[in-house]
Amino acid sequence: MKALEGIKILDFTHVQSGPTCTQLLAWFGADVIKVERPGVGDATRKQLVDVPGADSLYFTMLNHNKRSIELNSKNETGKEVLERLIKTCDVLVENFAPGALDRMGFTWERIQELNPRMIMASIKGFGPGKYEDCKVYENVAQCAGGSASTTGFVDGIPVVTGAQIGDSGTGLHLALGITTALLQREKTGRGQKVMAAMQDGVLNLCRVKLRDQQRLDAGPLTEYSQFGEGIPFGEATPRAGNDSGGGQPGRILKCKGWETDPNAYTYFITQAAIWEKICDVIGEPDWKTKEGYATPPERLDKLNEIFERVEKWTMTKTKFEVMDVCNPFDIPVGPILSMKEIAEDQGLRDTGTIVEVDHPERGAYLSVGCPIKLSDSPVEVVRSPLLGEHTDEILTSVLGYDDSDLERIKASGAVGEAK
Ligand code: CAO
Repeated sequence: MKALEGIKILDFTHVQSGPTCTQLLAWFGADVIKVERPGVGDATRKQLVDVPGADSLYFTMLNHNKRSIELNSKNETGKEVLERLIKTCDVLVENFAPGALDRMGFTWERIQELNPRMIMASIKGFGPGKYEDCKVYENVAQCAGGSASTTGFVDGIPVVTGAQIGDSGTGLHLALGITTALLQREKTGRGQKVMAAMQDGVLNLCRVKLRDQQRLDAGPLTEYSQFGEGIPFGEATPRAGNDSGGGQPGRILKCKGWETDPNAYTYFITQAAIWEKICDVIGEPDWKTKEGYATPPERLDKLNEIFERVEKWTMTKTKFEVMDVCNPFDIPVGPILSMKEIAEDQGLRDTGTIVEVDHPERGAYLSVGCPIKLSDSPVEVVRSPLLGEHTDEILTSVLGYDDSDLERIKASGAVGEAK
């Protein structure tokens, strides 16, 4: 028994943000029915193709544990099938451009008419207001949500991050909204609209930067490296390089092998509570009591000197040796792991966070498994569906159409070619 067993999801999502949400729901046991345009499908199937003729990794890694039905939602018979899907499912998830669902004839009012228990969950780039009609992609959301203006170095341009906080981040937010709405429906019997805007999702993840924006009114942000370096603050939260967001000085430092390995680095935090242990480890025991070094405020204008000294020590060790030495003293350090190292990490494979999946068109590939572990609802990662792989099965066993209906639906061009 899985946590969301019995819940049917009409998955009208595409690209990345929506599919990450419905993939999570599928991993928790929901029956996710992905509706795709006949012969075309989710655009990511054919984006960044590495194996000619096969679904791309972009698609396969975002659409595990789902079933696929090819259905033209603009065709009259296709609309009839979609109506039956709406009546049958518990949740409709979509991340079309604003207005697309309305243009198909499926307004929120119409959906409620068809199924008052339906939860309709949407991702859009922006919430209601000036930009509500914009089409939005990952980096647009990172820029509009405050991430880019606060990422990078103080003397450089804004930088976007490799973590897909706009797409996958908003997908996570939406999944939480959907499960919450399902819980509320238990009590009210009613569905509701759930909306997660990508700008809002990114901003939620940049919460500490809005904290700092307001702290600026009270004076310079003393934990930012630029304070110790005497660089004046402007009107807005600045880019903080690799400073740590929690107020404890932190930097990325070179480790043994950095000359040839672009990831031979460690994160190192000179946390106040374990300052004395740090002094011992790096071979500067005098700094424990020395004037100008003993307390955090005294150290603020010496952070460059202190981190240069720590780096002299980290450069004598690999990033993993730094971890081994520092962990027993509770000194917070983190090796900069490359994707190659992560892909090969046995520990991540043992927990199911990295999984190897077999695929009929492309063979075995690696994916990120479910990052949330429920002790009573284990996850088995199943390969993504081929385009329209389950069309007949969904029309008959989920929607109850008989053979003559199938013939009529197929003749109308509402669904793809038989597989
Ligand atoms: N049958 C028939 N038509 C279908 C269909 C189906 N099964 N599925 C989709 N369509 C149609 C839509 O109805 C729409 O038609 P109209 O433009 O005539 O209304 C059309 O396909 C294209 O949909 P779209 O506008 O959503 O797609 P796009 O590629 O132009 O835009 C995106 C993509 C992502 C920018 C846009 O969907 C968007 O802004 N989504 C919300 C924000 C979001 O999720 N962004 C993250 C994307 S991941 O980086």
